[in-house]
Amino acid sequence: MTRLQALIFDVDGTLANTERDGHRLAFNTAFAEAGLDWHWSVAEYGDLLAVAGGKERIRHYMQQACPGWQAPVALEAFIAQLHGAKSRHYQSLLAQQVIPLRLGVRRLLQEAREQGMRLAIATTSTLANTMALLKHCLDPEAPTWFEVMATGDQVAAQKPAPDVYLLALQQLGLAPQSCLVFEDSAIGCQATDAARLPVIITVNNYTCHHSFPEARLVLDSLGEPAQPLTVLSQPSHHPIAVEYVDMAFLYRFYRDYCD
Ligand code: XBP
Ligand code: MG
Repeated sequence: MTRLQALIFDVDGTLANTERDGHRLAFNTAFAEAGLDWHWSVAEYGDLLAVAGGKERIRHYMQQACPGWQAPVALEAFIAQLHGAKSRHYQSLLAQQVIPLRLGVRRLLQEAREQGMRLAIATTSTLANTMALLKHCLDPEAPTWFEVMATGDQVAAQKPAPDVYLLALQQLGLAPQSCLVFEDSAIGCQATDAARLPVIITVNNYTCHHSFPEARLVLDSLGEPAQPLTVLSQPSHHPIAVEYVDMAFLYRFYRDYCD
């Protein structure tokens, strides 16, 4: 029997709903500042989230949605500069603490830490943007809570490729079946599956219509004692009763459904 040894967290959409009022606003501000007439609406941004990673998303948009636009000759440098400006605006939004953590995240992380559970991050976002989110939304010391921080700027291929999860596993020195991942999106879920990691999904407004055939459990949030979660999809053979995700639940769930 394998023992649960680490929890791995996706960041955007899982720890906090950063996309609509964080990353999207920062992209739009950077576009305006660069004199571009691009503006990503809430709905259009939802479609663009199918492309993981800020630089990759900008490149995809240029190629797909701007047919008449004359791309600069030094395209990669242009994208890097635009993304650098976007990251500056994103980090300044985070510093204003306008983006709260999702329900139950702080409680579960605190309990996991108290119990000595190993913690890791696996995100498409950059290390700098991830550090800013952890510091401003969770705790100034939060970057030290995570023994491993695998980020998009450290790997060749973004989710749904498994690279960032494989990097997290390599740095943890663990086999996938000793870990449990928290994700929010279909591409994130596919990445965990490709890395053979068991995953629990907590959906949000951008991902509630995604399908998660590879997930062990799909929830609307981690819940809190006074704000119970809703189970959206679960193992078919045995209905799960849970009001909020805590460590006792995770050990039980892991033993019954992941090991
Ligand atoms: C979500 C993403 C990120 C952000 C942009 O990542 O796709 O690309 O939208 O971040 P995840 P950067 O759910 O894997 O955390 O601009 O920092 O790349
Ligand atoms: Mg995510």
